[in-house]
Amino acid sequence: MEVKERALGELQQAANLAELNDLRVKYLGKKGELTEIMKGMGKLSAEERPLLGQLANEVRDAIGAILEEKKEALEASALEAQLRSQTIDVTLPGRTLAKGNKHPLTQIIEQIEDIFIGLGFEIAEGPELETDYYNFEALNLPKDHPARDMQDSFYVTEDLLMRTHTSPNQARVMEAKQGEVPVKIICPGRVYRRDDDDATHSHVFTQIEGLVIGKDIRMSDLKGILLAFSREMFGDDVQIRLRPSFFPFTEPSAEVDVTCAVCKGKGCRVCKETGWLEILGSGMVHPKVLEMSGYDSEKYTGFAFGMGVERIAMLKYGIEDIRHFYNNDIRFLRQFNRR
Ligand code: 2U9
Repeated sequence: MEVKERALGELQQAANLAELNDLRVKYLGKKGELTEIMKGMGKLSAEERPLLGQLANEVRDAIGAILEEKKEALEASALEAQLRSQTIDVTLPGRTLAKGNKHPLTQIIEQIEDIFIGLGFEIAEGPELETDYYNFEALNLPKDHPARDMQDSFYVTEDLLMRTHTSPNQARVMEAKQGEVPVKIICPGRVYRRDDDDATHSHVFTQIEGLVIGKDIRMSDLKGILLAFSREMFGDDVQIRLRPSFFPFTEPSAEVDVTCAVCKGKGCRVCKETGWLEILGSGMVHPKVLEMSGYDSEKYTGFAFGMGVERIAMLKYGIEDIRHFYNNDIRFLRQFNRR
């Protein structure tokens, strides 16, 4: 049959799946050549019909088989071409993702927390809006104390104010413990004072305060803990010194200096030629404070300390203006991206 030779020849030439499909329609489709031949068989004689029918079926099967074979070959080469065009060069350098960092204050808070956790302390947090009682009364700052002045604190109502230190939270922990020992906590958090902002003052800043209460807790325990803290924070070779001071909630009280990390105590611009940097305040918890929150001051003693986190960060990194912490200038913040 002539149509068979022609169809097979054309099928061999098909360059892609679309051309192949066109040929399928051309020969085997509803109006295809072979279909037309089969349709015309009615006109044939009874002797001719089965002969042609058989022949037409053979041709149809032959074309069908070649179509299938050719289709598989074309699909395989299409896949091959696709894979070849999509090969991945595994030697190309990767795309690095820009990585941010925690705010420097958050980093310092976490570092200080880690040091005290290592020394057996627990972390306690509390409300920023406080009652007059917890913020002042419970800390031996009675009604007529100058620190309670409306000028110095942000009062919200007669009885509520933004806490001026994190100490009220320690009073809350003591009260909740109902005279149980030991107490060994640090309280980090934001505090509020009516101050004019400048290079070293901010009306909102961050404190970390510590409190230890137990049997036979002495000033030497305070000194040991603060020396351990100072060395982890500023370096193994730093020394500390305690200077007498006054706080209403501690007696005796002391301010704590570390040897200047910049000049190692020789005297420089940072330490104003003294060789020492003041890092925190501390003292033995006032008996009145112990009693007020349910601790027998004849049986138990304790020490407390407080530090400004911004100040610690400024001393550690030589930052000269506290406002850098709050301006969110990306050039400042990026310097604390430690990879
Ligand atoms: C309780 C009893 C005592 C916490 C203390 C200081 C000394 C102190 C300042 C450091 C710089 C505040 O951030 S700052 O301005 N703090 O000097 N704080 S003792 O004493 C307490 C706390 C809670 C129940």
